[in-house]
Amino acid sequence: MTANKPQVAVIMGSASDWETMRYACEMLDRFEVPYMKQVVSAHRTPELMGEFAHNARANGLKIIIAGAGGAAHLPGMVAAQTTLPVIGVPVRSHALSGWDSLLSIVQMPGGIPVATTAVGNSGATNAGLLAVSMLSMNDERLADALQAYRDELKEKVEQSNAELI
Ligand code: RP5
Repeated sequence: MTANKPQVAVIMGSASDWETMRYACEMLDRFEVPYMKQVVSAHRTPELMGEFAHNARANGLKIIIAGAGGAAHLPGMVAAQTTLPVIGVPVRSHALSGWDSLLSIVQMPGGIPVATTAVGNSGATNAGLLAVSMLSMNDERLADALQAYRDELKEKVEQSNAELI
């Protein structure tokens, strides 16, 4: 029972962010890390956001991955209301290609950190990996699995080089 309790929360400002945030979930699935996912909007559901952030640690969560686009206040406002680590994923916006999302998330005032990833799908992938990496500090299975993942990436590069010749 305890083993399946979510350790990571993947939250996003809108269901429209799922196409990006699913890459974070894919990584958590790959490494068999239990997680929960939910739409929590800083602007449309501010009370829910506050409740979620305030209760996150007591609910057994260890890391929060928060994705948002445009006026992307969700990661910062969640970080303001919890002392758990928050990883922010800037979702690519239609109007400004994600520059707005990136700058909204990355430029936090001193004292309230958000670990910000790249914009878009690779940022979401890396958010998942970063969460696994944090958990691997106290989990040998995850440390070994991460090493195997890196070895796989290396093998793919070697394979592509072999095919070039
Ligand atoms: C943000 O506004 C969300 O994170 C999303 O990226 C963006 C657009 O939301 P929708 O209008 O698609 O719901 O709050």
